[in-house]
Amino acid sequence: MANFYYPEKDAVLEEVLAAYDFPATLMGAVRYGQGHINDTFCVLCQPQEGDCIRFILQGLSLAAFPHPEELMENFIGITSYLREIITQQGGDPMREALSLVKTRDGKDYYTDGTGKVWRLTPFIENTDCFQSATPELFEASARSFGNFQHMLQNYPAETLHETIVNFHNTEDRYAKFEAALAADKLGRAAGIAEEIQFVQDRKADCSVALDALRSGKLPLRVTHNDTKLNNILIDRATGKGICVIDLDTTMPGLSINDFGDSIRFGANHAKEDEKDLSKVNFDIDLYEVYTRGFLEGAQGSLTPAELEYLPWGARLMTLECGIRFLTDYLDGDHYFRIHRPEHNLDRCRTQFKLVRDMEEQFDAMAAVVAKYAR
Ligand code: ADP
Ligand code: GN1
Ligand code: MG
Repeated sequence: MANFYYPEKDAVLEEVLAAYDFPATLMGAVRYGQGHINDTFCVLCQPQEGDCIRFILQGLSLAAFPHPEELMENFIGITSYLREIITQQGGDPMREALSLVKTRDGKDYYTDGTGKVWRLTPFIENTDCFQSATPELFEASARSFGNFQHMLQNYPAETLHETIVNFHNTEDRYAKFEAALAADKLGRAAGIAEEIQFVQDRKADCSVALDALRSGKLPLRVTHNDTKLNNILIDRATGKGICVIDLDTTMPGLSINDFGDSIRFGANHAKEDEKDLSKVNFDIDLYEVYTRGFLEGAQGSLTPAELEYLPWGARLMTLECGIRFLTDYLDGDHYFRIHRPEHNLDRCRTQFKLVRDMEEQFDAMAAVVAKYAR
């Protein structure tokens, strides 16, 4: 196999690719995307005539997803359901939903010698994936995520596995933070007193959404749970969100968290790991365009209580993500892929800055929801 870019684990990639029957000459694979968890590659095949045919190959992180076969069961169930709905609505199921390429022996995915699961999906061409957005793109992603929720509202949630247990259980995230702090494996706690205090001051907040769930105020739905802007493919021709990707954490959850995670990532103009915090500011105008798009996409499927709690979704997803980055920093950076020594600490700080901003503008956030509630 020629032209491979796979510095660390060449042999594994070769083994995985050999499990598939490609439609044209296999040219190579390159690392692709900006994900923090899985190993994603773009695989290139060159036919004798015409353009390259591309695929996305992903190795699932066993550290994050301890039961990848259950995750793949969810993936197959959800994507086939979405393809049916999209077909009924006159859409293009191969462009608007993910699908799998089978292995040579007819399996939906390949398990390598180490137990790691790999899946191959056709590359959805003529789309873009953004790390930061214009208001128009952000609104387009909001419509897609709102519509995702709407399309899955009757999906049999009980058939879904919990791919990461307690994924958005903010109380549990808090408890894990306290445990990492108590262990302080690398002696890092001494240097981050301010961040520790920030989390501890917000312990009660960690229960707000869960209390509402327990009391029956908020319903459990099928949710995506990782609604970053870069988990939507935007159609290059129309500028519309065409496909929701990264379905690994799609499972029963709260709609306010899907809303909230998008706001966390997209309603500001800085990168998630920006070191200069003066550049990190919650942008209420972007929050407004997202709210409008999300509620349009959801087409009235949210209850009054869900609408009321949307601003909490934003605040809590941002706080929780910051807590997760800080916990991983205390723990020795085992979960999120890092590219510099204090990367997780930098990421945590941007999240906490955004939480502060949202706390200050919380009434305005509620007023925006009221304006677009339907
Ligand atoms: P991660 O869990 O690592 O974030 P994703 O599933 O989001 O993995 O994929 C990483 C990136 O790969 C995406 O942000 C997107 O740019 C690209 N991507 C994933 N699947 C496809 C696809 N089927 N077609 C085109 N691009 C894709
Ligand atoms: C991870 O895999 P990726 O990069 O889309 C994480 C999310 C975090 C996000 C922070 C399975 O998402 O929960 O919000 O990083 N995914 C998992 O950027 O833990
Ligand atoms: Mg992703």
